[in-house]
Amino acid sequence: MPSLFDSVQAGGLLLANRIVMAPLTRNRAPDAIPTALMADYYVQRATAGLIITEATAISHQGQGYADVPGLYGTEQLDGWKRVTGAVHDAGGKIVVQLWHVGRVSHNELQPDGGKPVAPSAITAKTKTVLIKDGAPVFVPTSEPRALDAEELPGIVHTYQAAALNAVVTAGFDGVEIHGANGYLLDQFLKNGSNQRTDDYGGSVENRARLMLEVTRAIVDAIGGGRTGIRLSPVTPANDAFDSDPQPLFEYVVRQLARLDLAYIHVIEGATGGPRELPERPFDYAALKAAYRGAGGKGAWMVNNGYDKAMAEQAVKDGADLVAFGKPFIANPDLVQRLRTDAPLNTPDQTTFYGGGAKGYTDYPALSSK
Ligand code: 8OZ
Repeated sequence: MPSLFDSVQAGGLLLANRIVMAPLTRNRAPDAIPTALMADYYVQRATAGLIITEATAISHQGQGYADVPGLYGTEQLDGWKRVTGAVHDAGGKIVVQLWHVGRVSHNELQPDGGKPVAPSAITAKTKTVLIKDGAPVFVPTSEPRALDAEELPGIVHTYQAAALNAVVTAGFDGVEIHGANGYLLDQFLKNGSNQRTDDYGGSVENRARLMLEVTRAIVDAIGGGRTGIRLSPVTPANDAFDSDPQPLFEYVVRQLARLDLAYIHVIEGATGGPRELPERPFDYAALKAAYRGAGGKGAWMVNNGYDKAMAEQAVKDGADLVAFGKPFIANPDLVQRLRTDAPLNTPDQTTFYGGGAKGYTDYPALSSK
């Protein structure tokens, strides 16, 4: 029986253990350029079996928050190269999370102050963050415009170019497609945000089309073994809603099963919140069975509110990887702490988003042996 601390093969990625650092937005990349401080932060966490970076915009249009990093300009790619080089020198593995926020943005963050884009012109009931006079302010997201079908091949191509740049230029071990949390691909999937009447709306097959086209394009460019995807079937994050998520997501994973991905990353329940939502029931075991039943061989990664005991149970129950979020913010040496049952530092919520080293690179590791 494998343990959390045993190595595992996830597609083409050989991981030293099954403990994954979840993607965590930290808003410390002014002008969308990764900094030396970010390299320090990720290096401190390099004993994770896999680091998934914070969500990273594939284009200016895909950006929705102040000071989040990008992956579309030379300086951004150079900044990430410094991060990946340092993580590799420390013996870690790191993939970048590819992000297009869709409607979860604000005119002020968009090229030429334009409207954010979405499957349909429905404003998300959620907020985003701008920086005003140096301080973060929460503002409602702007009204989006519906994408023309003719624009969608360009978006697929932009994802593909970002994936290729990520591995070839920036030195990442692979990419994770952000298909979760109410951002563009999740907006297309779910009927609460997608009311299109063309080939990208209506039926389950149509609503899944953009996500699957993006995934295939990335697999064509960098190989399935370096590609993972994150899904959140029932999260209410960013106003995400689907009236019938079980068949929708089972269809999605059956299609993904054909693509030989490195892993499928599933957020169980409300992102960063309750694992069970009485008004949004979902059968995750059936989702995994649908993937395996369709021949899917990728690692199955679970996420949301796991502690050591829950993670060990999940591995016994057949999960291959367990992603930890907030515990990795406060415990750079989380793997060692879990292995030795050492106490965990408590994360400081006030320094999650924005700022500098405080609450970022100053959490203490256990004194070295
Ligand atoms: C917290 C704050 C801003 C963005 C997500 C990328 O939920 C995010 C995010 C989280 O996936």
